[in-house]
Amino acid sequence: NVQLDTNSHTEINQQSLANFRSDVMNGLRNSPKKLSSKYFYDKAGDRIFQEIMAMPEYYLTKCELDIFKNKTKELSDLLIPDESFDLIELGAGDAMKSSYLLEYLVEKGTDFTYMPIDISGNILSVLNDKLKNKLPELEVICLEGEYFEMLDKASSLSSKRKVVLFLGGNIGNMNWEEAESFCAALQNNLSKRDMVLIGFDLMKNPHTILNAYNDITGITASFNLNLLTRINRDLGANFNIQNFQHYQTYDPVSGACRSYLVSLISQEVMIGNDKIYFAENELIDMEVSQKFSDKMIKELVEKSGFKVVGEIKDSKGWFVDSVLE
Ligand code: AVI
Repeated sequence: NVQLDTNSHTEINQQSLANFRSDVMNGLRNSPKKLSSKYFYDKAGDRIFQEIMAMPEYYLTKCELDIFKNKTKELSDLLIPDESFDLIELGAGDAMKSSYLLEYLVEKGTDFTYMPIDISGNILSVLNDKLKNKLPELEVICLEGEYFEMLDKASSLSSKRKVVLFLGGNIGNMNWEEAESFCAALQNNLSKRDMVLIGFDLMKNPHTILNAYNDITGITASFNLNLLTRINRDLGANFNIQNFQHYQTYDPVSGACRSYLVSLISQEVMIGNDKIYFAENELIDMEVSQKFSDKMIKELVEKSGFKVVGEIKDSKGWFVDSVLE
């Protein structure tokens, strides 16, 4: 029983293009200039991110995979209710990690519906096909769109208890205020009986962290630069990619790992009819990948009224999936 929720795509595309344009223009008129890493994920960006996850330096995926693959029973014991429920995954992508939990639950004969939410219809249909093949008895409802709109939609489709997954350390790509309002919105959209699992990348040896985002092969650099290519294509801009260079920092005190693009020359770039001036060595702030201490996690989630009721770390203790109630 598989459904693909397809909204009016042209309408969505028009609206999201307008949002993209205004976000880019506002960001580039800021000081310092800023672009949002949520726009990294066009088709090429999705592919480069797959390459990142396969890099030996990029430990995050391997750590969380270790949890889902080798600690599946522990996860299930902490997270899964006795009664029928909906398992909702925010930003499911290809469900590489969660499919271990899905398989485990299906094998146990657990009564649940899997509802992956993703902004990319492309990745959802790939996931849909994969699950149809691998776990034909699993009930799946794919929801394409923004997290909270689709969470609303999930509630309108079913009144069962919810278990919400937000994996991959994605919460680290929000600044502190955004992460707080994300938790608050989650709290508002759920009821007391619901459970949440959030993946946090933990503070660790600063070299390990910096290396994961500063690979010598330049894959992370191309991930950042690809956003300029996307702006060229989608917004009719004329960025010369050669004139920008990726620069990565990690501050072990705050736990903020940040990426920038540096303008190598003084230059003017047209975005449609709008001109943006870059001074030599001027930065574009591209992405934060926040690393957390246990104390920071507790502070963040408890502010919005959640309680940490359990946690599972990978065998190295580098990444944690926190269970919230
Ligand atoms: C998706 N997100 C959790 C990744 C991260 O680690 O912050 C995105 C990424 N950026 C550079 N490498 C990976």
